[in-house]
Amino acid sequence: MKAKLKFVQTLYYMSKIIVIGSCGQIGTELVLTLRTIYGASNVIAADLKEECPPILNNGPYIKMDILDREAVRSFIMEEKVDEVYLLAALLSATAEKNPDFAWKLNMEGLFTILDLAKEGHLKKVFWPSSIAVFGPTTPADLTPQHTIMEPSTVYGISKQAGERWCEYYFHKFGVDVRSIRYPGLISYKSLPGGGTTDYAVDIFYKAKSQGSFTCFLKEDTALPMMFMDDAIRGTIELMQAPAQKIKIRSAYNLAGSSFTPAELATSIQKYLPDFRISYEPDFRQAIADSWPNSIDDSYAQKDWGWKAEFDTDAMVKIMLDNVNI
Ligand code: NAD
Ligand code: AKB
Repeated sequence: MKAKLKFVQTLYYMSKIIVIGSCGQIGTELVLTLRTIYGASNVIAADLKEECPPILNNGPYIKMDILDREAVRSFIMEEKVDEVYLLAALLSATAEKNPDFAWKLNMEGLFTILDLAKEGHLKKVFWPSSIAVFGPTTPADLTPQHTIMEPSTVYGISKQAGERWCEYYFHKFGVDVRSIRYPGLISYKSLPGGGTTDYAVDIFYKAKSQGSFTCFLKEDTALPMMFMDDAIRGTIELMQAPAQKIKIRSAYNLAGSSFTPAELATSIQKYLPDFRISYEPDFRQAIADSWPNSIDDSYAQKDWGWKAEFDTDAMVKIMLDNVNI
């Protein structure tokens, strides 16, 4: 990834990092990028999966269940880990099918890590939030950083509660926890894992393999999205920023580009003119309808210099060039 050249190389001290939930859509790319910065042996990939996926074979891997609090605590303390990126969670669509377990997984893992940091065993924590913290009563266009937040999904409720706890641990115990409200993420190195925005990845595989795609959202459903390279760069820039610049300890709004399924299809047709899209909305339509159309990320820009680099057309070209069918 070209952007790695911009990251700060900490020459005097290499942090020891663990990414929990490393085999998922974000974790895979995050581990690969962190290893180029901090050295492969300093970035431990951890996931529920028995086997390390081949793509992460260039560094350490451990099978870890974030819900096994004592095992996680022992490992992090014995290995003298400094930083945790906690990615293990159920996403919006999967969470609606199993709300009790979603709440358990999304909250208990966070407390295990925040408590380790509170006790002084960790220097820094990254925990991702989501645009799912917003709800039907939130202003939908250019949704502000601070606004009405009444999420209507179990996933959104867990992310909003998580944000409040992160901020609480920062103020009460001085925990250096940082977070981003990711939009829907679009990537070709790893597949998405059960979200409402997943259509915006699947569409590229179907466009190339079948020339057509049936979308589970309506054609005019605008959602905030972001290319994975921007998300990974934003995450690492946030984590490398001096602590005094991080004024928001709940989670930062971050914007990439917003589009509807119809607009995405039009952009794909610039490269594949015969591509066709049809629409069969399912239960995920209600989730998407409760989320913003677009995001105002001016606080992230002002506080730590965030700026997205990929617009929709640039992302579409890279996806069509790189998805393997
Ligand atoms: P994903 O579903 O692709 O990956 C999650 C990973 O966590 C999987 O590899 C899974 O095996 C692992 N996992 C599940 N249960 C575990 C457990 N008990 N212990 C250890 N590992 C476990 O998810 P993702 O898209 O990579 O998302 C990562 C984080 O980012 C989540 O918190 C998600 O809510 C958040 N997020 C993602 C997006 C997105 O578009 N991908 C957007 C907003 C927020
Ligand atoms: C999902 O659709 O659940 C995720 C998200 C926006 O949090 N991609």
